[in-house]
Amino acid sequence: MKKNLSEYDLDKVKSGKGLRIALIVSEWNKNITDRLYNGAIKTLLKHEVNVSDIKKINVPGSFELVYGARLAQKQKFNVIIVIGSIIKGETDHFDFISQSISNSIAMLNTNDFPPVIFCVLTDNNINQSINRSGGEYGNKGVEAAITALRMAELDS
Ligand code: DLZ
Repeated sequence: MKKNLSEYDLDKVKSGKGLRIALIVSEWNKNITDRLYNGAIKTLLKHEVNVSDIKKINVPGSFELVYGARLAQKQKFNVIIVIGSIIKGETDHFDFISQSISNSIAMLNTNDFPPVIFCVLTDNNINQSINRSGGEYGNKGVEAAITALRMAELDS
């Protein structure tokens, strides 16, 4: 049986009222990143984050998420979510981009504030991406939003 990884205990997540959150969203594979973004936004609003406290910053591809997150770290946000979708092609590009982004985002979390939450799908094919962005395996955008709320709570 396929497990929906986005199920969580509503009562255990505190209100996000007053939190300022940036979402950096890659336009590459936009059909997938839109689904992730929508999952994240719905979850943040459900947990009382004010719509005026949420900022969306678009970047061309997942590789540019790192720079977008770095810029957002210099502004007044409590937490940042990066959203991307990398789908394996026939070249090594997939591995270079995926590795480089995850390492760089880890560095941003090591070296600076606020926390950057990683919502980048790395899939073998489009079906996997659909299943993880509101399909059979849930929506990674929802998980990222919950993680963001929990990480912001650590700092309060
Ligand atoms: C070039 C490229 C390729 C081949 N595949 C993807 C992908 O699957 N997902 C993604 O987010 N971006 C891809 N890109 C674009 C790079 O992330 C980046 O935008 C360009 O290399 C320019 O720096």
